[in-house]
Amino acid sequence: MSKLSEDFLWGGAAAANQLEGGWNEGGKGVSVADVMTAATHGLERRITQGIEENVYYPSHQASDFYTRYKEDIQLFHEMGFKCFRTSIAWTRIFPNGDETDPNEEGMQFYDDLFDTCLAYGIQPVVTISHFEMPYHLVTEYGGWRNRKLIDFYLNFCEAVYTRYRTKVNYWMTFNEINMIVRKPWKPGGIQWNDGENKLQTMYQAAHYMLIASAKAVKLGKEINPDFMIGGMFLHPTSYAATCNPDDVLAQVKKLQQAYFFLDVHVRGKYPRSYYRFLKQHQLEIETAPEDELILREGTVDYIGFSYYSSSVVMANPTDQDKSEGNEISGYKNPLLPASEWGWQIDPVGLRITLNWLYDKYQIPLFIVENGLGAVDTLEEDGAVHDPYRIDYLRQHVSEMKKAILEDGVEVIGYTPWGCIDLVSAGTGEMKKRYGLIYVDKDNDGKGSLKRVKKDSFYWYKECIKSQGKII
Ligand code: BGP
Repeated sequence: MSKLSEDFLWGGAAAANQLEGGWNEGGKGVSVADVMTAATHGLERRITQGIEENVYYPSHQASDFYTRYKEDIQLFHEMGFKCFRTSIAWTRIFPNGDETDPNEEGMQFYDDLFDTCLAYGIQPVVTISHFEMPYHLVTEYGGWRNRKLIDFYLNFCEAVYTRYRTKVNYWMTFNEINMIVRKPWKPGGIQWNDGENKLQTMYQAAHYMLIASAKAVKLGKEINPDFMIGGMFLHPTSYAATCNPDDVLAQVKKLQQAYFFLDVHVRGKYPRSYYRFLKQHQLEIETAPEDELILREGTVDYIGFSYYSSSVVMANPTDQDKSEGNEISGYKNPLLPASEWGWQIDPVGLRITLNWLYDKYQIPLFIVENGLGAVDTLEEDGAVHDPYRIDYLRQHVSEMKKAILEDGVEVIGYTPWGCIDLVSAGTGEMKKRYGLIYVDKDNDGKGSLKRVKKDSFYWYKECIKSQGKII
């Protein structure tokens, strides 16, 4: 093959809680994302006691996609998008999460949104749960530390699969499921109790989410056998710091520690390294007798993954080796530049990642997040010049193409993250932007919300038009 196939899914990605706003409109319930602090003054974001607490909630209005989605989708169309990845806010469908009947107004919103996409020939790609859940499920049940969440989640899946059966083909069960063992407040709605064994809670929640994901795959196939249902994984690309075998071994262990999520998703069972890890850390995971079968029967059709950066692993690091910004943890790579947030920029790492994943799992891959978070400036003349983002995307698209065309990796599509500016998941702020479309809103919530095409908008448009030839 000398060029990308015509059905390659070029597009962009976002998530309901970071883009929509309209946090209490249309019968929507309070989501965990609505009661989170921003990471101001270097503090990690946290789930607060509720909306009465006097903190900053940028996600309440976000980019106001809730009312402006038609205008935004028209802009996606102008760029040539073939698909748009977004998520369904759980609280628009089940405001508290434990009801039996869905909220019709929320259902209708996504009907309209998907219809608008389809009218422009843009295929919706849907993440069922992207870093949010009804706040009620956190206060009443403790989030994903509780097995009861599985049934609530499946209820949600059943409602959306059934309703959007003919409108959505590509689904993903959870965004970055492996974040549950790193930052469990993000996908799991987990806040710590005093004296809690954190590792135990995180691995228990991971098991419940994997069971929920497997059941969701099976359920989806029953509702529509043509559905393509994937997992979504943050790929922790990392390298051994030196060729010292101890460093190499540390890197292998690091990958093993994350890959058990994909082993379960793709092969339907935990690998031996997972059980060793549990033993080594004296973790006792509660399981039900039917769990093994559930996992076996709910394997995914493809792997969706996010890739932003890479890091370095060493057997015996010192404090100086520490890297401040890398989301996936690890140490600085002296050979790579980094974003303003310290995420190291490594386009070749994307090609390496595609090869690793495809060699290991041999099912189609979907790059559902990639991009550069930066501070953009709206110039006097109304333009936004972001050559740094164009450089980043150009280099990553180029490496992706090599992986597909030279290495033979099967890739379904490419959806850069935050194709329109939205609230950052890590910081809870607007300042860290990824968009090809600028949204006039600042960290204090000021701004007209006007949309401005950045220079990268025009670049991406040409990139799609030429099937990635202009790079
Ligand atoms: C991923 C999440 C997204 C997104 C992105 C960028 O981890 O799936 O929701 O936000 O990272 O991260 P951030 O917003 O922290 O820059």
